[in-house]
Amino acid sequence: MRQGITRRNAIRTAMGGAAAMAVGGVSVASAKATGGAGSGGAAVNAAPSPELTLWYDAPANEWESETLPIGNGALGAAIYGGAAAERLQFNEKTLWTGGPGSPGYDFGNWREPRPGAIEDVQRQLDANGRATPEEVAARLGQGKTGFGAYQTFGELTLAFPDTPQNPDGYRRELSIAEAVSRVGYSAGGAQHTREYFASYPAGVIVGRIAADQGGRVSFTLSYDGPHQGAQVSAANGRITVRGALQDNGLVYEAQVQVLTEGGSRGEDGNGVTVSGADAAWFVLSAGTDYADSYPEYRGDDPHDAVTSAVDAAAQQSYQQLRDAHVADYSALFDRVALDIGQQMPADVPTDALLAGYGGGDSARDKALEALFFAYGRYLLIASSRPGSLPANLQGVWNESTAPPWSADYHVNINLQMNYWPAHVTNLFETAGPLHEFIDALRAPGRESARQIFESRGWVVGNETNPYGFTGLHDWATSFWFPEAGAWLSRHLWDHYRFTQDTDFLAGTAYPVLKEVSEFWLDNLHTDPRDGLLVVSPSYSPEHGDFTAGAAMSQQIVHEAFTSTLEAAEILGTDPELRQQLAAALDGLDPGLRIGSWGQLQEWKEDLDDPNNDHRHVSHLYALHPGNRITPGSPEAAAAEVSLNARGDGGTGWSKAWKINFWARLGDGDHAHTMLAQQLRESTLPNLWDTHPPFQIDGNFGATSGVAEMLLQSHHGEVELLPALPGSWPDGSVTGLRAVGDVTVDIDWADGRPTSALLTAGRDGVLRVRGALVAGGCSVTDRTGGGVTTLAARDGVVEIRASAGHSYEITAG
Ligand code: FUC
Repeated sequence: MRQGITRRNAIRTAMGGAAAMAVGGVSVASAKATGGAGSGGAAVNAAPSPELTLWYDAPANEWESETLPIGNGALGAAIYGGAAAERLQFNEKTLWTGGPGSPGYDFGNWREPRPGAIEDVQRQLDANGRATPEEVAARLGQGKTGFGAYQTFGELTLAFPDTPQNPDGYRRELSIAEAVSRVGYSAGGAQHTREYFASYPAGVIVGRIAADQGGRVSFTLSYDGPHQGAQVSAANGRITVRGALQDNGLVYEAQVQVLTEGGSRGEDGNGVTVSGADAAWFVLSAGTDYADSYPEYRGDDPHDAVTSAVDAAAQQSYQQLRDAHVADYSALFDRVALDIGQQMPADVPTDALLAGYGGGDSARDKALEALFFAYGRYLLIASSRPGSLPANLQGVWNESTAPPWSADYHVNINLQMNYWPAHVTNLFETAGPLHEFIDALRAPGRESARQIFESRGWVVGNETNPYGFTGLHDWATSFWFPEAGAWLSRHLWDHYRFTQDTDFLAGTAYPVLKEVSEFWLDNLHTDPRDGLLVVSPSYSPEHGDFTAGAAMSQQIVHEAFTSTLEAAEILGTDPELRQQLAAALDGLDPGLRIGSWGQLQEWKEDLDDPNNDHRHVSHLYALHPGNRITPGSPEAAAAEVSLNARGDGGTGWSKAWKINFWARLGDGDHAHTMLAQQLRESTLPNLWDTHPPFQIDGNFGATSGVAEMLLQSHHGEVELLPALPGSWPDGSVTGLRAVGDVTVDIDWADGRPTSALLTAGRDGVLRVRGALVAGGCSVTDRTGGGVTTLAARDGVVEIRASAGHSYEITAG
């Protein structure tokens, strides 16, 4: 069952410059290098797997494409790794301008009432069939005010005296097996090592600077930031940064405490200087007085929380902090392991690995593919942990005060894509911040629904911020997307489907779904063309004209009604609403039309241009992330025609979506082609996805896409290897998750599954599909006890599963 694990876990030295120090040194030698043990106390840290390591032989010159990210959800840092001059650009996820306190902030609600405005547009669409985005934006939109932008917090800089800029044996790396970044080099006859990580349990970013000879650690640590009026001071080895954003008065504070082993420590202006130490380390925490509560969005002053996080971390030893961090991270990351036959070359840095991708060395290409898959999981853990906001367009990393698209929450694909890997790759805890964010949108969203749409329920437009911007702006091709609330609600429903947690369904998911459905019950329009219920005005992101009943609008509303209905049935609640939903579903335009050239229509009229290669492929929503289009159906065939016409190009996230689409169509080779396209054209040397510019959704979408190639369960069955590409003939995956609270391991050889292990989280019937079961199979309860196989037909085997039991399926 575990053929891949041995190869994956082959441990080699972690530091390669270091290779000089510890070539082949499995534990002690490399541990010494990574721990940087000085005479002031050894830190013996295990060497990570090279297959799960990004590494480079020069410092980062540029933030976007070269720095290495660490994060604990709320805090993030991008590390340059300069030998003489180190920089850690850092972020705290709530540091946002805009919102209450920012001049003119209106939540996107209309500043003046516009009675009948939406009905006017509906009448125009009824009469003419179309309206240009500019016309509709002029009627319904309004300029954005006070939306704000995600802000960099600033940088920690470390100046190392007497250190050459280009020392010998330089290497910097990010081990995603441990979530620890390192810098190593030799200078002045000593081996110098730095380690950085962001601890979720301790709520701090930690850095340690060490050398393999006593007394060789000297540096000055300072803060540098762009925020006017920030007060910076240093005392007792602690730098404090405090201020209020000029735009909205948001109070922020950061503290960094420097600790030493040997040597001396003092203040140098607003910086902290360490001289002649054996080793030194620092802990950094930061916060703001943001709270996710409408309408003020303010909570406690951050001073106490930041002080106590730094004080508590400073009480622990470096090794204690590190051990707790690695244990916390590994508990999530280690749940999944993928072997596709990858072989990481020992001497090829990650930027060269990327540049050489597709050069004919298949095992090496697979090393990049497997690393890229794992990196998406790393980035999700690093940018989305309970207690802070969800991952934004850049996760938690942003170096600017005016980032692209404000590094906000676009909800016509981007925020949703961030969370596609959360369940299937067994990281369901990372979805917590998204669930809380959706919940917090309801209060402002109700006001927008009432004020703009004169309806019940809640709504959010095309993009939002942490301050409840649930209304409209006036960028013609992206200001209108009221379906976003329903699409977001799908994530709550999916959380229930994967976990089967009925408390979550009753307490969190259903109230949100119910209000979304109420919104759409109030807002559907009867189409004079055929009497069906349609969304009007409707706009398929982010191109074409406004029409009534575009495919994506109809598919999303259909899904919201269906899941609300099913949830209400499971919970045995709201019989009247259930009747209304059933009636509305009967009358709803299905949004699944096949057009003149065999395509799935993007609009209700057959307007599709076969030469249109727009990045959004919204009309295939029902194929992915939706689950209404099933393999083998006429709609699936039409979706394939549409997808072929759109082509294999697109921005980073668009390519990532296409991996998922092709996987859902069962075409593993085409899914792999899209993965290869993304790696070739839309991936930066630090393996961040680029739209361009850097946009993290593509990382997450690609990770989800790889998982979809290996396992699908959206259609009520556990389908093994639904889209295995020819280039991955042998391999294994462990720890993926399927709908119904099931954990799945699969082994395959020669392109066919050889065995699978399904572990049931609860009692129930497992339906398993795939080549493994199609020609007959045997099922063994590995936990002990007999197995009841209910049926084995039509390529499906049904197993009556007991909670906690693991069922091994083998062919024959
Ligand atoms: C959507 C996309 C753009 C970009 C932006 C952040 O509007 O259409 O390509 O990804 O979000």
